Amino acid sequence: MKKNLFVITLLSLLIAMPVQAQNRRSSIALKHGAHRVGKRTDAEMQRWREHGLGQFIHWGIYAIPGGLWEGKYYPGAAEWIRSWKEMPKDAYDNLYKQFNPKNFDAKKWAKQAKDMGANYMIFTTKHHDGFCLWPSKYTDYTIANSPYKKDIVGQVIDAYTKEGIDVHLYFSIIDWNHKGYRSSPPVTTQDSITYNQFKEFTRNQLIELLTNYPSIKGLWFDGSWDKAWINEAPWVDELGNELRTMHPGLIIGSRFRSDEFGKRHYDTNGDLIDDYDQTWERDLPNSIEDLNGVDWDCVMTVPENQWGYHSEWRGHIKSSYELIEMMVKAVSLNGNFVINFGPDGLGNIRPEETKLTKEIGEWMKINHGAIYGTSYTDIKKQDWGYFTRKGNKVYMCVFNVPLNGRLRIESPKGGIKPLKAAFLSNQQEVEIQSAGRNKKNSSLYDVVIPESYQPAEPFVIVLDIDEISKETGEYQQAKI
Ligand code: JFZ
Repeated sequence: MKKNLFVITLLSLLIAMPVQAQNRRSSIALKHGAHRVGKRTDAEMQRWREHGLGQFIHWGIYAIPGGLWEGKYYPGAAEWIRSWKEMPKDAYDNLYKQFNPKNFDAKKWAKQAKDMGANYMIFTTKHHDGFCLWPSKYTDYTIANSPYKKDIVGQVIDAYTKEGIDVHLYFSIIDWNHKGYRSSPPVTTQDSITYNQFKEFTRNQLIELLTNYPSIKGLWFDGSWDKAWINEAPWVDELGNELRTMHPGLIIGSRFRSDEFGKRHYDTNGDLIDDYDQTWERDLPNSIEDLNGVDWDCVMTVPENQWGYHSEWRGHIKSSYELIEMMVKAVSLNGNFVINFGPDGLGNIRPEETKLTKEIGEWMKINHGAIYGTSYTDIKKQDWGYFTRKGNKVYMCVFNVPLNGRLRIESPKGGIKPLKAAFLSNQQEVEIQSAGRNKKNSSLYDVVIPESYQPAEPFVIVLDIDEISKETGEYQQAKI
């Protein structure tokens, strides 16, 4: 018996060891892994964390063909059309000579984003094609040499900042226009020379962006999956440090650099690289366990996979209620939700997107309290929807009312006690009934939705709660 116990103890120790070793972070000393374990604690990052809803804008010369070339339909994401065999590269690379978006009005975009309820936005300064929407002095392939001429990045930043929306800049590491750019590591000496020129060019452009636009809050990197870039991990790390020193508080996601072993997003020790997890792209986690306790954003397209303007959206187009539910789900799991827009070649936001901004905005006007500054709360998720929380207010965001009209709350010992329930929309109180205890000894409560209430849209019930002390199961005064 004793021997068995010994073997079992030894076995469990052995099984637990790698996990513990990881928790102690003693596994491998990395030079270019995460520079911090756990979340950032500064005010800039706290502000980002509280945004809840953001807007992504993909705009560039790919908006001119809009996914069609000589009548042929490009089935991929519109901003990738240059890589399509049907479109001659030369034709693409001359599109900028026609770029003259006479309807572009940054103030109109910003106002619309504000009305939707966005607290931050991410704007494509340069996508994989290499065309710069600001007048970069390091290449001729910029807006300054288009018929439009004026700085687009600057106008976007000014207009959004005036609306109180924080701006983050999207920047692609891939640059199909630069002769030194390559996806695989240099082989010959000449390759290395030109690739070094590309690295210097990238660094110059990033410094230029931070110098020209000091009000921006972060850089949203893309295209860093190239083997050539991954091989430069020490240099990229140094560049990141340089950018952060230049711009205190700068927010950079996990899609910028890798560690010295080529690990991306999470380093060899399993720690998040940089400030937030950028892997949730057109995809949402299902539970808090999927998230490693880090900050994260989810960037979402309206059709299945279109970022830049595609004149012919095909397949399923998300409705405002679907997007609202995704946003609520993201926020209920401590994430930010960012909805993508692809304006057309003239600078118009497409009517389908405008309609979404109105519908989401109307919902946000009433229910933003459940989104801004709220976070995950340790109350078991129910099929009717999602919980978010801020202080002693718990928000029940309801997407499916059960046929019995009762919204269940399961509160274990040390959980919460709902004191008052009301519609967030009109403060009208609804009844909370105690529903006994379940086998796990959790207290059950039902918020009872009046039969007369036939919601046509998702709605929010706000609970005033009391907290129960974990140790004793006694109620405590709610903390403010
Ligand atoms: C990239 C770009 O190629 C695309 O054009 C768009 O800008 C998007 C926001 O980012 O596409 C990706 C990048 C990463 C994943 C998927 C598409 N990913 O990690 O699943």
